[in-house]
Amino acid sequence: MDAYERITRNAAEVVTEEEIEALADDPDGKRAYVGYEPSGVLHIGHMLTANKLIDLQQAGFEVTVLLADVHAYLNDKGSFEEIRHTAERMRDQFIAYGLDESNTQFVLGSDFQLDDDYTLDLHSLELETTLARAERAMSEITSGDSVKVSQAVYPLMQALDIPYLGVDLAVGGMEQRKVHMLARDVLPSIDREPPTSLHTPLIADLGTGRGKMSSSEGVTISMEDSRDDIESKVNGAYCPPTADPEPTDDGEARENPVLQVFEYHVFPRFDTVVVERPAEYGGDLEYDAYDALEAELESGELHPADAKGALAEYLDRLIAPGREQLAE
Ligand code: IYR
Repeated sequence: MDAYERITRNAAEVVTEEEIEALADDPDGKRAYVGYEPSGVLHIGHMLTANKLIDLQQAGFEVTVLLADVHAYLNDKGSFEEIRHTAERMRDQFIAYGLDESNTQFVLGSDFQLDDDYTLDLHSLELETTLARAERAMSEITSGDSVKVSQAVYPLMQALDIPYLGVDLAVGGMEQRKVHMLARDVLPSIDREPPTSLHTPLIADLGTGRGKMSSSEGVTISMEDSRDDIESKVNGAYCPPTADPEPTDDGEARENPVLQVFEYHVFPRFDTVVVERPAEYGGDLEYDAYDALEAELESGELHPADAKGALAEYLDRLIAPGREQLAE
């Protein structure tokens, strides 16, 4: 797989392809980052962007993980003290999850976002941005109906983080795309380059295949889950024998979250996936690419129950190191 393919595999969107091509061809000194609001425990959403960071490290990027403590504070996630404490634990969990420690720089937002220069640049961006635009940028990030002033400042700070961290590529889930588009529009007003970004897909709720998997509602997988928790969540998952399920009766789109987790979590981290089956049911199945597994689920060769059994096994392998870390 060449650098461009590794950078872009499993991405829902890149902005822009030409800019990513130029980065792929750049032999050294390129840096990518993801920012995370420190939250209770690492979950499958964090792990999806972390997989992309691992791809980027393999494609020659150095990686920065921003533990966005000030952003979490602005987004009403608790006292500053609590958020700081959580940020420290998250760092250890990311390393346990598989980020290459020698190549990953962890930065706290408060290490640079309270500096004079940053604050003045932030105020310049505030002058350039309407409240309506800031509010739109946040529509997929906050859930409350009324946007506080803090939440309008939030996307402008996220935009400013990109030049202040000196990164060439901003990575995030699709819910971050409007913030990155805002950054492309406003950063030139303070003589900064419009940033290049890459967005990972959103995975549907494990239980229903609707909407997106989140830590606040529905079924999700976290680093705190025991092997039994994982098995029971995966066994209860929505998994019709197709990658393209019918919408619900009320017209809501649905995905197959079991296949999505294989595609975006398991295959990027394991070269081969073995689905164990007793000899009387045909014996073990082995896949070295996601498409082959999807095709056999659709043809009926792979039964959803066997797919779920294998998924629980591989998710457990991904989560076990972080779970052990948490237990210390
Ligand atoms: N908005 C992110 C957190 C975040 C991301 C980046 I990239 C930043 O520079 C700052 C904050 C979230 O929703 O978790």
